[in-house]
Amino acid sequence: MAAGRFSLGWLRGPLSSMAVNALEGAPRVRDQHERRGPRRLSVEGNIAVGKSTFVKLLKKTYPEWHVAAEPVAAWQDIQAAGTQKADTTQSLGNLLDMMYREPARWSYTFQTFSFLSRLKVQLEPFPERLLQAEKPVQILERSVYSDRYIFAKNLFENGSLSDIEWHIYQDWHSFFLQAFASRLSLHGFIYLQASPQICLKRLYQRAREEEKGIELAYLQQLHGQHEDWFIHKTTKLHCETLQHTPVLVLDVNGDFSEEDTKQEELMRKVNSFVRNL
Ligand code: UDP
Ligand code: DCM
Ligand code: MG
Repeated sequence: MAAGRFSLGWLRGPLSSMAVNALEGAPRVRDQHERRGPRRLSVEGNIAVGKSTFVKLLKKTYPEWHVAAEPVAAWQDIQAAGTQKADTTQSLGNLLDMMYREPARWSYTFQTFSFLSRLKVQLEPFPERLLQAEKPVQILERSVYSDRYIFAKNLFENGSLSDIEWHIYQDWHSFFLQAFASRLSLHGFIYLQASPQICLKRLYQRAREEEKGIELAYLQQLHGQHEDWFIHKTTKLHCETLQHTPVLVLDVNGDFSEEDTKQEELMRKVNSFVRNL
C-alpha cells in the first residue's frame, strides 16, 4: 500500500492543478474564528459505501489528522446511565437492531441518540496534538447534518417518523444548531458516491447482523437523499452556512479498498480540496 507516501508535504506544497468541480462558484463563508481553527470535514455517503474504510485510509495517509469514526458500537449496545465506567455495566439493548426490526417504534429514539453521540464528539475540545499541527484537520464520519437531512428526513418520508416526531426533531435540531453554531459548523463535506447496488454488495460483504433485512429499495431512498442534497442541491437546508459549505464528490463505485492507484487518486483529490478550504 503506497498511501503512506502522501503523509507529509502535500498540505504545504504548491497548489495542485487538479480542479475540484464542487468548489467552483461556492462562496467563501469564513469568519476570523473559523479561519484560525482546525479545518473540520465530514465524510458522507450511503450505508456501506466505504466511509469507515475511507477514513482509515485518510488516517494512514495523514497520521497528524484527527479522525472521529461513527460510534456504531455505542448504538449496538446502549449502556444504562452511570454504569459505563463501573466494573459491571448494564446493557439495555441494541438500538440499531431495534430500529431495523420496528422502525415506527424506534426510529425517533435512534435518531435522538445518534444526534446526541455526534454532538458530544463535536463539542469535545480539540486534542492538543491537533492544535499543534501546522495545518490541523479533523475528519468526522458522518455529521449532525446527515442525521437530519439524510436519515431523519428519509424516515419521515417513508413513514417511520410521524408528523409530530419529525416536527419535534426539527425543532430541537435547529435549536442546537443555533445554540452551538460555531462549534458545529463544518468547512467541507466529502461525499462518497456509489450506486445503491454497489452499496448493497458491500453491505452483504460486511454482514452486520442488524442490517441483514436492508433491501435495495432502502439504499435507493438514501441514495436519492444524498444526491438531492449534494448534487442536485434541492434539499431545503435550514442553516445558511450549510448551503455554501463546499462539497467534494468522490466516485467510489470502483473498489478502492485494495487498489493503490485508486487510493492515491482519492487522496490527491482530498488534499487539493482541503488545501483550498
Ligand atoms: N469495501 C470494499 N471496497 C471498497 C470499500 C469498502 O469492498 O472500495 C467493503 C469494506 O471492506 C466493508 C464494506 O465494503 O466490508 C463496507 O465498508 P465500510 O464499513 O467502510 O462502509 P461504511 O458503512 O462505513 O460506509
Ligand atoms: N444510521 C441511521 N441513522 C443515522 C445514522 C446511521 O439509521 N442518522 C444507520 C445506518 C447504518 C448504521 O446506522 O445501518 C451505520 O451506518 P454505516 O453503516 O453507513 O456506517
Ligand atoms: Mg462506517
